[in-house]
Amino acid sequence: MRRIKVSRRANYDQPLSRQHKRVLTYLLMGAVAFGAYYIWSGQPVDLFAVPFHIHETYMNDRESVHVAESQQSYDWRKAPFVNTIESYTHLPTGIPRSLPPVQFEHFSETSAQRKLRETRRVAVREEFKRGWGSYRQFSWPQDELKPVTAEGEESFGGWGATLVDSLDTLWIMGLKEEFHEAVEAAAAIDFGKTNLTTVSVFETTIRYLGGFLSAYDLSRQPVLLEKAVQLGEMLYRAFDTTNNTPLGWLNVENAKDLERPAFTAETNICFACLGSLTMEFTRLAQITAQPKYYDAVARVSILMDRTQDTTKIPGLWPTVVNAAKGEFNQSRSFSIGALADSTYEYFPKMHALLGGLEPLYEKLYKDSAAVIDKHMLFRPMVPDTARGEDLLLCGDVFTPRDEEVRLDPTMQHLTCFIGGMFGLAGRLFSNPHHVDLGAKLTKGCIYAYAAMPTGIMPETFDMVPCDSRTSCPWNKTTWGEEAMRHYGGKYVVDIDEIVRQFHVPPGFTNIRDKRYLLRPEAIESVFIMYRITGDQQYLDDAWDMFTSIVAASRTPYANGQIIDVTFVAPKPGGTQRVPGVRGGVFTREDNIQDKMESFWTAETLKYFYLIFSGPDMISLDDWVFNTEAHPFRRPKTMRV
Ligand SMILES: *[C@@H]1O[C@H](CO)[C@@H](O)[C@H](O)[C@H]1NC(C)=O
Ligand SMILES: *[C@@H]1O[C@H](CO)[C@@H](O)[C@H](O)[C@H]1NC(C)=O
Ligand SMILES: CC(=O)N[C@H]1CO[C@H](CO)[C@@H](O)[C@@H]1O
Repeated sequence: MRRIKVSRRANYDQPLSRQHKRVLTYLLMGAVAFGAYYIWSGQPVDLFAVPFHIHETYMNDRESVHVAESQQSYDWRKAPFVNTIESYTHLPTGIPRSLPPVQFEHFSETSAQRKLRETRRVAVREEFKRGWGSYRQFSWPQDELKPVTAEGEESFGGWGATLVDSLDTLWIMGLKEEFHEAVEAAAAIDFGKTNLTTVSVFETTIRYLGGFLSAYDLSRQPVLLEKAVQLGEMLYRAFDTTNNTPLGWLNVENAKDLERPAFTAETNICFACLGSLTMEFTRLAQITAQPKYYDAVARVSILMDRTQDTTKIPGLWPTVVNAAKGEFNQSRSFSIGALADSTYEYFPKMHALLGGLEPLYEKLYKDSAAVIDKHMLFRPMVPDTARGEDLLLCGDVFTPRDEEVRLDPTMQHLTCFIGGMFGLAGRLFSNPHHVDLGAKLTKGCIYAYAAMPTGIMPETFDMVPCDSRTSCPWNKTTWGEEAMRHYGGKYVVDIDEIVRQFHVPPGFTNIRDKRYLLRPEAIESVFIMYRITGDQQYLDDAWDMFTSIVAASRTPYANGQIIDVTFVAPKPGGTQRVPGVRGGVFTREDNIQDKMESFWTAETLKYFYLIFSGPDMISLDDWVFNTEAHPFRRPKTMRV
């Protein structure tokens, strides 16, 4: 039984209501008269410039609905915690510091700009609604919808990953009826059971726990907090190890066993799995006032602090570390992409979430960011030298022997978050150089999108790194030589042949992984840099990215992962024959996989929606996003 009262506040489906249009017409007539005067008087005044208004009112609309009781077959609070902790590290106390503003302070737009932005916002919302409708119809409430065959799939524990991950998107997009229906379904999720033997602690934390906390922060529905606590209690058992460092994988049934010993900490754990549980457990501690959740992650942060200068590249931590020994000095491979990413991302974000009251995170950020800047960021060589000046990418590094650092000029889509990280941190720590790096890294990703035949950046690619960030003339020979190292062969003898056969754009030397998995990191950085700078160009860039992604990924039901972003559709009746492919011709449909991870509706579409919303919609001065695009409320500061 649904007992949901829905009051319509505004028509969110229409860019501009008829009434608005009438008002606009009058305004226009008046403005033309004034405009004539100003043109005549030679004053460059934009009469249509209007300040942004406080956006939609959903933020304050906390009507409580009666939802089914939270259901559970097992109470995780009763699960054993063997290696008990004697004294907890407490959340820092005191009045939150007034941190520097993150967002640009003088947003304004002409009515034409507003109209365009609104049209785009509605288009993103429609794309979300289509996919959500199919998810409801065909796979409710399973983990994922398969977007080609319209079947459900359990891939993240069978707890409704897409459902929980998208709760806050529903709220933010003002899809209230759908939100309340989803909350009711979420109340029925049983964390006492799972489809899997072991669950990824990291993924379960960022998607599910982050999803509940954010939806609770926005809506204050008590059942969402209840679910967060149930799940938080399960995940807390991952810290029940011999040295209280968290496990990467938790065996759910073992964790309940009252006779079990403490778990053995892992000797090979991905750095992100260890280090990026901080925001979710901190927010849980803040909301519940339970110090143990904060204590669990604060220990890991203290360990990171202790080891930061002991690794093979001091300042950074390798992608795989030994949690059992608490020594991070073995591996020689370092990346800001897969396996490491969000740990770095969370340093400035923890600073914001704790109201600047814990100095540790600023230190962890500053000491790592300096090394990233020095060794990992590179300017790619591109044909348009002037454009190239504005671009940066972030590669991987390794140390063949101590003191020697080698750059691998490869960029992952996952690494595209780094523009937003530098931008946000640059604002929070008043460092304009880092804001500048953030803009250039974001433009590097925008460039990689636009360069591809589909307009979408691949999962992983290489470019030629310039020796200098200030001067980098285009040299086709150098590009050709580099590309030949990867593509050269019996029938591929020069760069022109590589371009013909593999559709490799100028400057790109190796497209290691041609897929696009519907990932959010590029639009995430574009969104953050837009909110920081107010630069309208980012809106057009975002729209190009959105339309390209939709054009390539849309299925009759939703959106699917793309197999090859260098794909060029054959002309009608064309002869691009591929053995083993239906009809012998590889088509747009063959280029889409039957897979849509929950981050498409949780993150990618949310960031696209937010960039086309007014800047007060989830302001970065009031909210801080976890790595799954779940906004957490920042502590209120006394602003003077
Ligand atoms: C790592 O550090 C520990 C403690 O300082 C030391 O005993 C060990 O030899 C180091 N290992 C390597 C591979 O450098
Ligand atoms: C371009 O690079 C090649 C080698 O990669 C070098 O021999 C040549 O001198 C370069 N051309 C210019 C104009 O710098
Ligand atoms: C493969 C598998 O075990 N699927 C099960 C996952 O869990 C749901 C409900 O929790 C079952 O209906 C599936 O059969």
